[in-house]
Amino acid sequence: FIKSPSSVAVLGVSFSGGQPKGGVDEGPIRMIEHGILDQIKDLGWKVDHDGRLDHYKDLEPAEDPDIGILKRPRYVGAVSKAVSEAVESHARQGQMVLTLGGDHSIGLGTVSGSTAVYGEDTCLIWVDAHADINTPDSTDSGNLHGCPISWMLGIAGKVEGFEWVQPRLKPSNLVYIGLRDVDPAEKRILREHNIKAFSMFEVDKYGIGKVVEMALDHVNPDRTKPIHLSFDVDALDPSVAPATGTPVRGGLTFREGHYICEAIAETKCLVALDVVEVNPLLGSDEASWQQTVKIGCSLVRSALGETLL
Ligand code: NNH
Ligand code: MN
Ligand code: MN
Ligand code: MN
Repeated sequence: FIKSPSSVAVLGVSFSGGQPKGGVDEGPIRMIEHGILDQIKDLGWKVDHDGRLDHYKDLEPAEDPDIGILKRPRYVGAVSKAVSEAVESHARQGQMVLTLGGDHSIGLGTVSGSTAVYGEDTCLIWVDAHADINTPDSTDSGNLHGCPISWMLGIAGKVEGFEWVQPRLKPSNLVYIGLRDVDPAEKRILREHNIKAFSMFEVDKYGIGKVVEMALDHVNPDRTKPIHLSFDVDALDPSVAPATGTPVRGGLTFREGHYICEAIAETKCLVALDVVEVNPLLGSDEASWQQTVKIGCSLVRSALGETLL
């Protein structure tokens, strides 16, 4: 893979079907209005963005009845398939791929696109309050943004809409940072597959510097493999990023969140970045959603090489 690509493709995925709250589909447009495209250009990147954010509306099936408790399975599956194809085609051209979400169900698409190109070397760093590894059988909510990783690992079983998925992620190439709201069934899955996770307990115990170093040592000891970073803004403390669908107290500070992005940028191994679950219709007032949009943009800049000095 190209260690320092000069061009970044930006996908705006205006999608909220993986969870019940409206508004998360407005995340990408608000980040773009805040100037993220120019900000990335100012960092020296060539930005490839086609100006469209609604590519995926036409994929909504006329009827999409629940399968068991799974909500909108065919729509979620179809959108992730389209996202996967888009990410794959940009990555094949040697571009960095930035995906602005949208709810985190689209992570199935973005990561599938990366693993299609980079194969089983692909490392996935999932920064989140949640593990998003429920299977269709284990989910209590039926919200598919809580399930994408089970498909990537091939433990989800067969569900209509997801026939296209090729499970190419090795459990040893996955690492979490920021977890603090993990379902009992998810804890069993993490243990069963020996998946490395740094919860907020480890962040408090070791500090974020050590945690990121240990996370990288686990998935990418020689810093030679491509990294996909999927950043759910609910990993941040709700005082830092209030406008998100499932805030959980006790999260990452402003600096801890940015440090993760900066340290990954420093490896020069980043090939794809997702910033998801920014919901401008949530948060107590105008200032709180604007703060969340702004932090979504600054996380992107940090991951794409903005430094403090
Ligand atoms: N684990 C819960 C579920 O499966 C919550 C997932 N919610 C998230 N994930 N926001 O990032 O529904
Ligand atoms: Mn394009
Ligand atoms: Mn998530
Ligand atoms: Mn989350």
